[in-house]
Amino acid sequence: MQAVILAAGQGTRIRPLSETTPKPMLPVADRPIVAHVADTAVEAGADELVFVVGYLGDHVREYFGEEYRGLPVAYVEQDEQVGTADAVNEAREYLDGEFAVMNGDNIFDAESVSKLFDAAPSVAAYTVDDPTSYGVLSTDDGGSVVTDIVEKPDDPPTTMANAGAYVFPAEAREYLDVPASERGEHEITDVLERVIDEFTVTPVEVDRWLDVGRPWELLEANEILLSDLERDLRGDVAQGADLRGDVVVEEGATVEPGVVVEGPALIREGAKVGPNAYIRGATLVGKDVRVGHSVEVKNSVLMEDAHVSHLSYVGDSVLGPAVNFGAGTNVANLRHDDEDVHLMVKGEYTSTGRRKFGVVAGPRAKTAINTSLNPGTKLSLDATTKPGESVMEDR
Ligand code: TTP
Repeated sequence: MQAVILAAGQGTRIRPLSETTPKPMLPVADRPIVAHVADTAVEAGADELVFVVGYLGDHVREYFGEEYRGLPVAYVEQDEQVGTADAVNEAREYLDGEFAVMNGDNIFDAESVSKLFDAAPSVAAYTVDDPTSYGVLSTDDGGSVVTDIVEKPDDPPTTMANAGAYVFPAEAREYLDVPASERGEHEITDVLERVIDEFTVTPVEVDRWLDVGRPWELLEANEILLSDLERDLRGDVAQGADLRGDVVVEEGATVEPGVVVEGPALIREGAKVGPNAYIRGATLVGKDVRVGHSVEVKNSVLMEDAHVSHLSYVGDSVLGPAVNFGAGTNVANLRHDDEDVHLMVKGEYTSTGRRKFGVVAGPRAKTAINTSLNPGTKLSLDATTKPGESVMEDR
């Protein structure tokens, strides 16, 4: 079966992290989000991967090349991101039988994707407490056949949210050219509607599903996948370092004396931590990251080449590639009024649903010494701060 993986989107809600990296290529544990998707497809028995790329598509092409885990890889370009059905339609000429479609920014468990592939035609479903903000599947009485899909219903027919992975019959190749929806996009759910009308479609409940749309969802995806880590110390760990629990130090990483790491934590190749640093919570220390003397990092994602200089604190935060936090930079991750931390997402002040959330620093943002950062602050691409500054708003 061919697996069409959608990775062309602009990732506007996750800006500034998507300014230099397309959202599907942002890291979750030791690989990009879309590599987790591809891995589940490979493990479920796909025989070809077809990536739909667009925004910063070269990142995807470079990562996967022409062959991935023994499977041939093809790319199609979607010039304008006008919807998921349009994205699959771009791949139409490659399709020659039953085919899977998967969002390239969702995390699934491999076993559930295998079940999805085996149950074709099928749609992945994830049980949620409040389905009103999702596409929701209607099923027959026994729950074994999908009868409809309804967007953001006030009165949801089930608690099964559409989890963004499908297996379509070969005939669906002819259904891809759907008109734009009310919100102006050509949507894959309209293709699904037609498949539901003409075929017996099985809902397959997935055990793990995370849709990474906004910065805190990237943090959450990392928390969950890092918790799968098993202790593995291959790098250069000094005798005086204390690594507790499931800590992975990749080959080529250095952990200096006096460092305490409480797992789960992943310290990637080329990273250097310490001396006397403290890493706790689920933390990803990306490739070539530098965590300096007496720095504390808690429950955060530090992307490739980020630097956090001595005497700084970073909590519940996401630092993009090549961010540089000057000495004494302090992130606040809790509000005095104990309300959930909010973040501006496309101009809307949005709750992260988290009591503790720090900041989002865009690629190459730089703080000067003794900068204080308020919870929920975003620093844009290349933003800077002045020495001693308290940053209360996005910049
Ligand atoms: P979305 O998350 O809806 O869109 P996006 O990734 O552009 O993010 P944002 O809404 O923040 O701007 O897309 C779901 C998946 O489909 C995702 O993997 C990107 C992909 N996609 C395309 O490949 N082409 C498209 O035209 C659209 C809209 C999405």
